[in-house]
Amino acid sequence: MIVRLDQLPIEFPKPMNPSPNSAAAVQELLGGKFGEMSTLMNYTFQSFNFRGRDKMRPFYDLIANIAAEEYSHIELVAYTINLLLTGSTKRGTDPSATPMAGALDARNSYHFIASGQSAMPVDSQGNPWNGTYVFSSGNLKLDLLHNFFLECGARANKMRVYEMVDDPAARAMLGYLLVRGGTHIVAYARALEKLTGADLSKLFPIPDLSNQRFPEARVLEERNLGHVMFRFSPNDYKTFDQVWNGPHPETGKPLVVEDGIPAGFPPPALDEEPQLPAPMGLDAAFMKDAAQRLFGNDPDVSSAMRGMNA
Ligand code: MN3
Repeated sequence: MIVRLDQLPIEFPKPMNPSPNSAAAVQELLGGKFGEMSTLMNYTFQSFNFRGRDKMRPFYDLIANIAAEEYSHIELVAYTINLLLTGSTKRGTDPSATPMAGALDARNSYHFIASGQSAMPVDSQGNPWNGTYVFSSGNLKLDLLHNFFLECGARANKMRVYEMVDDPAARAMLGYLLVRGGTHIVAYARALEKLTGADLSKLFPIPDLSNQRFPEARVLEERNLGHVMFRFSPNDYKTFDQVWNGPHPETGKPLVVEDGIPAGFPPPALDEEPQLPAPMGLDAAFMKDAAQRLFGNDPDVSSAMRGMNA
């Protein structure tokens, strides 16, 4: 079971420049092969499918707990996309003014045709996220190795999107996810070390660029966010501290567990979709047409109503 809170783990700054093409690039971090939908679904399925968990409880608890955190990451990326799309077309409901003409130049037409200028489960090219991105082999060592690789790939994608998109809303999300994704890389490395004795700390960081190079990530690293594993459950997943412990491979500072979830903030309010709002309210032209059809040319609607009741 999962408990849902109407909160996000960051407070979004207002976007500076609505940009459909920035939104399209950010989609890679939602529905791409290395996006947050993939991390969420990989760890979710691996936790469902975990056999022999009584013997390997700390590893099961770690994967299941990280799966829960990933839900908050798909939320963050989706809200970033929505914010980047808000205001990207002209307001108004007169279709003859071609209010959506600007969308013709957008990379992802689905944002404008198939959705209300909002996030979709697709990658940066509009390809739908798909279940083949989930790897759940039944072999713990292989799954952990995959998860380590997946998080490193996700980190690379985030860095590239950061280098493409300079909007503060996107960079706030990217800073946070670079830090939290970093903890997940460390977690899977620690799990592999505990399981096999291999020293993965020599691989860090992948890619080589440190989180310190990204200002929005640096401030969070300075607050120690990269050393904490939150427990996303009031009573369960209590043994992952048998894996999540020891020094951080980059900073040498201790890895710590925090009981409970990160501080939450209300999600940003989104204006109704400008070209096809629902409910739209009373449209004068539609009402006149409807009255004509119901009551003919009789201008006295009340007498027409009496006629209908007779
Ligand atoms: Mn994530």
